[in-house]
Amino acid sequence: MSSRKIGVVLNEGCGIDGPQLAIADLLARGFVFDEIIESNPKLKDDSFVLNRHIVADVADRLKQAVLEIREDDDFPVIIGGDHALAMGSIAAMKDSHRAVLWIDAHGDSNTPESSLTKRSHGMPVAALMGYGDDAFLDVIEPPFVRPEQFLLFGIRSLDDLEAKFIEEHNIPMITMDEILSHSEEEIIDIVLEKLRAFTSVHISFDLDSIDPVYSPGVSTPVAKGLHPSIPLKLIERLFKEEKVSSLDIVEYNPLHDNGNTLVILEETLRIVRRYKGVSKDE
Ligand SMILES: [Mn+2]
Repeated sequence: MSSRKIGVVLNEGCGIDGPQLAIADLLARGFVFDEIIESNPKLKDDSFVLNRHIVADVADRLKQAVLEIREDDDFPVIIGGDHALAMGSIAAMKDSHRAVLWIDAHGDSNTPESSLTKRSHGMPVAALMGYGDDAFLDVIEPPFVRPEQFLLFGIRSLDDLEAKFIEEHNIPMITMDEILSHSEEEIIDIVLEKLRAFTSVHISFDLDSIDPVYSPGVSTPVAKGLHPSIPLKLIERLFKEEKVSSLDIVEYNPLHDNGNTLVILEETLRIVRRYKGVSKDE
């Protein structure tokens, strides 16, 4: 098995300047990608959900690319780009025995109706459960991910209707308050225990889960977040237990970074290489 990296050039899911520059920034620093998927600005529209056709098209092409990697039994790493891309990567990796560990400051569980901003980077969890814009559901396709397959981790910013959606659907969630009431080792054990029933896990790692003091290079920072050692140790532990099927690393915004977010991204990729081997071109 080797790991294969897909870079996704996308900011149309958030409409904020920066995430679309992540892949060019990483290429300039010598990163190697096996494949790069770029959003198509010609699909711009004035839809209710911001840029729905651009986002759905990226998600669809990403889904096909990840399906190929899955068929080859290689390990897909998807680097973004805004978090809307996870609709495509998870559409390819979903499996009834697989959990989705969503490491994020935000719940990303808005529907088009509940969303205040109409930005789809806040909607992938709900869409993957089958509650979303038709253009996204056409890409994701049934069977959708069951609420209990998710574990939201690091959450500290929810819209009111989004919080209601999470509660009504009983989506498992570990908030930042809960994380701070435990030691690092305890909280990692709690996550491992919650994932025990699943044979594997897709990790969707949003860099804004980390406290902006340590990781300023994101588009929608929220104070009082994770110390970087928590997600890094958690991710490493899941790799060590051979649980990880696939990984997204999203929301890197080089326009806001001072080098610290980049280091966290690099460290995450170092973990992938340690357990899954390097890409062909590395
Ligand atoms: Mn997110």
